[in-house]
Amino acid sequence: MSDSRLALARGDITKLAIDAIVNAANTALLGGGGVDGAIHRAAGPQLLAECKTLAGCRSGEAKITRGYSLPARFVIHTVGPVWSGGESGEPETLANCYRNSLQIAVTNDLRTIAFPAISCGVYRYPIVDAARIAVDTTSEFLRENNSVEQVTFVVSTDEIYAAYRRLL
Ligand code: AR6
Repeated sequence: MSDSRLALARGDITKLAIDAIVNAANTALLGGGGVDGAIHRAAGPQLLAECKTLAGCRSGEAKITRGYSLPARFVIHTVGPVWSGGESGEPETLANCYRNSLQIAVTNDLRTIAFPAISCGVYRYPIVDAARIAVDTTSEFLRENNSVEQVTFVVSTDEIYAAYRRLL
């Protein structure tokens, strides 16, 4: 039975008017393709300017900025693992992305947060495994934390939607 604070949606994460959206960034934090590119386009150039002050981000870690022209108030930037077979700590790194992003939300008193399918695009993480890590890590975090009210997984493909659907 999944937590009632977990939700699943298909669509564009940049459209959500919530406290924070999570960005699947890279270690430079200077923008890129995929959801990262979409977030920077929708937020405007001030987002890149703030990101330049952050000195990058390690894989599995997370950093927060304002949302600028996005409807979301904040962006939590995290860096997923590049899939390279699963023997290089990829599962632990991906779990850390969810945990550290949620911890930043708690620290900043943010109640509503949305995640894209971190590492499931350019970084090629197997989708079923990534979805399980996303749901399990988030559920475990919410069991210990009552301040976050809603976590939405926002996905862009049928395959990823189906993988989450089976778990939620
Ligand atoms: N809303 C929700 N999901 C989206 C959106 C959107 N607007 N756009 C894409 N997705 P990816 P990664 C999905 O490649 O694998 C970037 O260049 C997408 O279909 O964005 O963590 C960064 O700068 C996929 O399912 O992130 C890094 O260099 C998922 O978001 C690198 O890609 C994640 O795909 C990070 O790769």
